[in-house]
Amino acid sequence: MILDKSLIEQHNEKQSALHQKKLDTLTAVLSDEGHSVNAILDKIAAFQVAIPSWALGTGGTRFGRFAGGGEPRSLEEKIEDVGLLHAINQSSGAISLHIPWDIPQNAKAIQQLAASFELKFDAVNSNTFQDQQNQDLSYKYGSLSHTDKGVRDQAIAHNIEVIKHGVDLGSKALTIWLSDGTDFPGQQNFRRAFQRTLDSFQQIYAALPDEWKVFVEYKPYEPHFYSTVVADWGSSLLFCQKLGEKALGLVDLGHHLPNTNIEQIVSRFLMEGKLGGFHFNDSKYGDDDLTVGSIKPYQLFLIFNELVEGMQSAEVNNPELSWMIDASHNIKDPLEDLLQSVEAIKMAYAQALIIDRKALEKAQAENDVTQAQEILQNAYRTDVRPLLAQARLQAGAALHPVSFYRESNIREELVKQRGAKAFATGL
Ligand SMILES: [Mn+2]
Repeated sequence: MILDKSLIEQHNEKQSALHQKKLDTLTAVLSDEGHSVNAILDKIAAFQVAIPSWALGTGGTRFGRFAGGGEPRSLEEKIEDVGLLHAINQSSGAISLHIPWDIPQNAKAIQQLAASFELKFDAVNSNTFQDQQNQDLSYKYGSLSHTDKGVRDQAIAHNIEVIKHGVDLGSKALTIWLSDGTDFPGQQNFRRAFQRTLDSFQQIYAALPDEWKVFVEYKPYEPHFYSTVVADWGSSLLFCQKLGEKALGLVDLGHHLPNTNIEQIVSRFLMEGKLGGFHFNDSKYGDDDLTVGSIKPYQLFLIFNELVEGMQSAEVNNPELSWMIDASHNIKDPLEDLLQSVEAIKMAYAQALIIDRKALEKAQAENDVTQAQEILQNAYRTDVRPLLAQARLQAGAALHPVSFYRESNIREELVKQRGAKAFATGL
């Protein structure tokens, strides 16, 4: 579905008087505090979050899936949906593909289609967490860490094939989430499983083109419930340090045990110049894959506080980061959920940009604990939504993405085009 841009203009016109009032008030306050509102707007506008190809349909849980209508039935339709999101918010200018769920049959045509929506290809994702039809050997007991060299070789070859697909599309990174692990004590030797995995990673690393990176994602449990090979940020960092400068850690917000201090992990990765990117989502208990910012928005803000501080600091030398949403939509319209998620991410970013860093450093140096909290929470409790809306307005996007999506009956239109029983492919 191609969006008629005049609909966005009509929507913005209706909202513009109220928007301007809110923006003027906020601009006056921020200017008084010494901020350059234009500089903040530029940063907000430049911040793009990649959409994964698997997030455009309803995900479901192990108990069932309740698909909504009009889901994308092919890679082409997935790209169209991301194009739609990007037209609405001008903040989702990239798509991240999962192989083999989304193997491009004609890479050139797919690249052209994406370019027509002003989309780039973000990191490509490999999959050795499930067996594919006509696959020789099973991943039941692991893939890159498997005790059998034949299985490891098959998993290595798959990752190299994913890199090749990525090269054809203009992608520059491979993300490996390795599900390998054990379910029972004694099942495997931890040290040898690590060493077998390192050997597999080294062979994949050797196949990376120049300019490419590999992101090593970690997760403490699930699908395995006793141990995982890349269980935590320490294991990820260890692999990355042994592999070389192209290997970087990837933080998926849902891949931590409850109450983990994720912002401190971010700071440590940045300190070592080893942070590659993010998978955003939110959770109450585990890897719940809920809408970003729906449960713990303050934690998200504290993470962005570390990211902004790290990216601005002369003491930190970290490569440019890759931002992606990694969520699953069980009861919401996936496109509405993604619009909300992108908004929440950019809100946390904008709030982190208006932290009074000099005052915070002074409070830290003087051990003024109360003042440090005041400074952080002053930024967090500022309603920055008018800034996000203004950045969108200037870029030709909608002032209120979710309202616009609903007013324009986009889902109804997609159902009409694709059918009420259209299921997203892949998941
Ligand atoms: Mn992830």
